[in-house]
Amino acid sequence: MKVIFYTPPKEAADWLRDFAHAMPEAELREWQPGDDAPADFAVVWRPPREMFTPRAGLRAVFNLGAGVDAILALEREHPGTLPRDAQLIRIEDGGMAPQMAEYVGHAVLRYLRRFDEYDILQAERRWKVLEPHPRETFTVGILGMGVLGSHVARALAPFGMPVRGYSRSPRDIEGVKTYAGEAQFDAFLSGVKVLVNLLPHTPDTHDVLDARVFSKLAHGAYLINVARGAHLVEQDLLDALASGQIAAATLDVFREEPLSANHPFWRQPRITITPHSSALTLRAESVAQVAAKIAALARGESVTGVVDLARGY
Ligand code: NDP
Ligand code: OXD
Repeated sequence: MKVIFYTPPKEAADWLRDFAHAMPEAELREWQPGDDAPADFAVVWRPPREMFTPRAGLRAVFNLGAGVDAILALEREHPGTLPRDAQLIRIEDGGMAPQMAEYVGHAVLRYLRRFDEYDILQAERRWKVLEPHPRETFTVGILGMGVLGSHVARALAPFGMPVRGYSRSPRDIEGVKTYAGEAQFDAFLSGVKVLVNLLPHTPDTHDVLDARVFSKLAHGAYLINVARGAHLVEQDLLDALASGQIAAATLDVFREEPLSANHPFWRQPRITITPHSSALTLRAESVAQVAAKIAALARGESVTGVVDLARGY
């Protein structure tokens, strides 16, 4: 079985070593420009378009991350890029769900207990006790109830604040009030105090975090964006912070990464920035997951995590 591999060069050697160990029977090679030789499977992260030249025998492309937006953008910009007969398969959890629960849990509790405001008071050397927000009305609304969103919702439920979840199709999650589809979007947003974004980036969700959405939340709401930068209309967030409609935001993802040094977000004390690090792709878990799925496909079995190209995730 032939497996072709691409990640940005800095990381490639470690991945290749671990895949070779997990799939000793496979003929594994790193893609080099001009390589259009046959392969049964491709394993990629942020591949260049040239990697998808017609390749005989390709059955599946594995994306070494949860979000497939970068690959699907290649197809949108250059129709016909993706091989027609190959499935696109993404990482499901792969150790990212617990990291996402830690990151979002930390940010939600930081705002509930107003540690963000204590940071500012400390910088000013001011000793002042702040009343915590009432837990009963500190409603957390999670956009996206998939692998990551539902794990985050379950992790937050025991803290006692109301937790809501929004998805395309109806979901039933204990301790979480769920909403589905556009018809229920405004009801989901109404009165939410912390909006967490864990949607995939698709044409339907592009720019979803905008002034209209912010206006439906509770006054002085918080935003946590851990999905994709292209979900957020940046100027609308700056305006909502200026008006007080949004009290503070924690952002892990940006339209341009790395965020340029002169971006206004760096100068906004109410925005907390992390460098797309809320949930890292863990090599050991991801290699094990992909190797197991390749083995299953080679045996003629079906696997989960197959991307629906029409839906975009
Ligand atoms: P899933 O595909 O498991 O879940 C996606 C969820 O979003 C589903 O509940 C889906 O609804 C819902 N959804 C999709 N489109 C819409 C829509 N138009 N309206 C309403 N709901 C919608 O994805 P994951 O949970 O694994 O990952 C989510 C995203 O998190 C990734 O796509 C990626 O962008 C981001 N991510 C960020 C990381 C980081 O480090 N910052 C790390 C990993 C992922 P339904 O249930 O009905 O299908
Ligand atoms: C992912 C990511 O989508 O790391 O997996 O952002």
